[in-house]
Amino acid sequence: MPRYLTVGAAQMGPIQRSHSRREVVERLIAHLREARRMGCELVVFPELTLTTFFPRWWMTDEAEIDSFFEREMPGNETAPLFTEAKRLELGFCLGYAELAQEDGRTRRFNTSILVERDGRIVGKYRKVHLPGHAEHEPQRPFQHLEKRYFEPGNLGFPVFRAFGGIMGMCICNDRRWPETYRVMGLQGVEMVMLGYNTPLHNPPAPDHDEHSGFHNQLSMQAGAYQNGTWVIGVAKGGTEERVPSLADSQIVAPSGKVVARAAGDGDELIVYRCDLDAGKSYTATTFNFARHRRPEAYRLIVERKGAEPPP
Ligand code: CDT
Repeated sequence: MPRYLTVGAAQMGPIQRSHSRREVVERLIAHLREARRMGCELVVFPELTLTTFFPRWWMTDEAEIDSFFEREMPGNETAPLFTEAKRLELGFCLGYAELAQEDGRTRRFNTSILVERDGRIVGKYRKVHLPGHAEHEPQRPFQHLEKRYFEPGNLGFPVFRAFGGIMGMCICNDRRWPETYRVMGLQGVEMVMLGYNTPLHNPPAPDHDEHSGFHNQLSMQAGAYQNGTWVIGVAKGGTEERVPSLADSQIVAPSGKVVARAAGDGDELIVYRCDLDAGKSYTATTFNFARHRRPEAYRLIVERKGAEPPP
């Protein structure tokens, strides 16, 4: 008996700064209702789903920065999302900016949670690979200050037994790093859920701009195939606060093949019935890690951070 899980990738169009949490949650609930009609069991929302992508602005006022963060989950404004998902018996994966009190201090993370169909939060991930910069770089047309507003995630890349499978999460820039998928692959991951906000212009490397869609797809397809896992990639796309961002949400099978793909750059749900056993044919043969991996030859991966060419 195949283990099927019907998943909806709930792409979001832009969220402007003037949009309230309440308006955003209404859009998320509309996605949930459509997902239910389409037979989904799990809906994946993008990175930092609840607000505009605020790291594009240099801010110094702590209260202004904190206004983009959630102190509790669910909180007052997100409670209706949890209530409706539970009523519809739908699980979801949600990215948001997390303000935590931990180790006696305030900490800020770029976070995703996995919520089961009964409303329980069964998994949490905090973004490890924070792109961009920490200081104001006024020569850029827009900032990318994730290194200023977030700490690197401190939870590693955990996987969770949920939805009848082994589920993992990562966030946006993480998808470009093979280590992300492999650490989850080594825990038997069967589905990786990830959301992204990817500006179509990368100020430090404008020569990459024409390849944004290709690099997105390349990374997710490679991660899926090399680890025999489903990858659910979900964008917040379109032009947000005058910054055009990549849409192209997609569901990638463990073969590496894209099996569903968004057509536009607005709110759009794409759905696929995923067989969670589909990766077995890869993880039992070509990517049977226990049989073929040679960790003794990979020591540099964990011992060295930056590339050091020979003298
Ligand atoms: N949100 C996020 O991680 N975006 C990055 C932009 C990279 S350019 C600084 C991404 O990898 O898509």
